[in-house]
Amino acid sequence: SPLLITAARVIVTCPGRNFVTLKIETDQGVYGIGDATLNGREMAVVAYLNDHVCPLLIGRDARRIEDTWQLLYRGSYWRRGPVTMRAIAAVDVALWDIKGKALGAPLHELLGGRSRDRVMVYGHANGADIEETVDAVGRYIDLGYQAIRAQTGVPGLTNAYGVGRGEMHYEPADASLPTETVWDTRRYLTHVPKLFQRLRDTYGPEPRLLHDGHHRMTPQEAARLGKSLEPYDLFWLEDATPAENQEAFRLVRQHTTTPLAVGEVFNTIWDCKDLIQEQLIDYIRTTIVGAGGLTHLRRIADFAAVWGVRTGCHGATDLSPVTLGAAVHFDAWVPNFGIQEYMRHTEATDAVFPHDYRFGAGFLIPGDRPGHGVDIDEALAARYPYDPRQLPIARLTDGTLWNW
Ligand code: GCO
Ligand code: MG
Repeated sequence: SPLLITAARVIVTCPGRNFVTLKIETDQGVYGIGDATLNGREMAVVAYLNDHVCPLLIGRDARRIEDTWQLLYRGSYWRRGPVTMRAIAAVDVALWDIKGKALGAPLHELLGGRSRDRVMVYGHANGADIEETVDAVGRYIDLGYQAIRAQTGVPGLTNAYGVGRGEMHYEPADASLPTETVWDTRRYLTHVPKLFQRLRDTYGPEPRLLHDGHHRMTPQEAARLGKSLEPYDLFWLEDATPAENQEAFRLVRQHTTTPLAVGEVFNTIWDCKDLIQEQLIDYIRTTIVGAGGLTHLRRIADFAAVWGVRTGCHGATDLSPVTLGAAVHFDAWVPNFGIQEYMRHTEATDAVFPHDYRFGAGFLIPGDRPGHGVDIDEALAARYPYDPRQLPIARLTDGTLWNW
């Protein structure tokens, strides 16, 4: 018998940072939730869902996930893009949640069952200078992490990328109008190898070390950084150069064996198909909320598997516990799993989104609750009204606007 959608509601809450959540209800009392958060541009997705998507859902059979995905993707005519694909992701994840609950199965069972018991995660260590970052990495090692992303301030630059306040809860969207930061790639390129030299000297060869270039280098500069980091055996160098032009990675690839990861800003398989099939990257960073939900991310992952590319889902704090919960199930299943980014949410966020995934010794472990295992406490959510925040911007030392 069908499971008819009776309501679809958007919930905006700010327990420390803004989250947009879609709740879909059915005639049989089963409901599901999906994340639609787009950091710094939240209300665009709220309007897209409320005005254009929710009305389409009422009366549909919640079991028909694929058909609903195609309806929202093809049916809009205007395809792709971060707003559209996040709205689709929210619907998709809510429907997978409903299917799991209706069948009494956790998400990883629906996907094909677990390929592993637990998923390796990496956290962010950052500091204003090299010594601070070295200490921060040590604290992650003490917590059991086996993989750590390291970012450091660069002498002469204020607010270099990745250097936040606070230890475990880095959140760059910090003001209602964008904070201005200053960037100088030349200084960065000479400084970063010193950080990784110090990290290997201090902690030896064992920890997996990662670094994020955050789209700031040209292909030639990225190639140079990749080469200069080779002695330190990075797990990956992320977003070494912008990927709007996928071919840009050919130059980087030809010059360095440092593994490359890209894709947190991608929305569909079309954004990464050349990178994958030409084996220009090692890890694909697309995530559930960013790339149209489980239905589409699974398609990307299967395509990537053909070319030996592994997954490395984005998991910064702007991805809500709903996305993280679904990601842990996806990661437990996906055969070509690489790693999962995991930045801890604040206690207030965790209270608004009760969940059954848990962290232990550097890994996240999926729960056994039906669906993705994450809920929303709506009464608590209502106590945290929307608080407009934007991501920072970056300018070169002469004032030129650059990639943040
Ligand atoms: C990462 C990312 C994030 C982004 C953030 C923007 O690798 O975790 O680069 O920190 O900057 O998700 O909202
Ligand atoms: Mg990144």
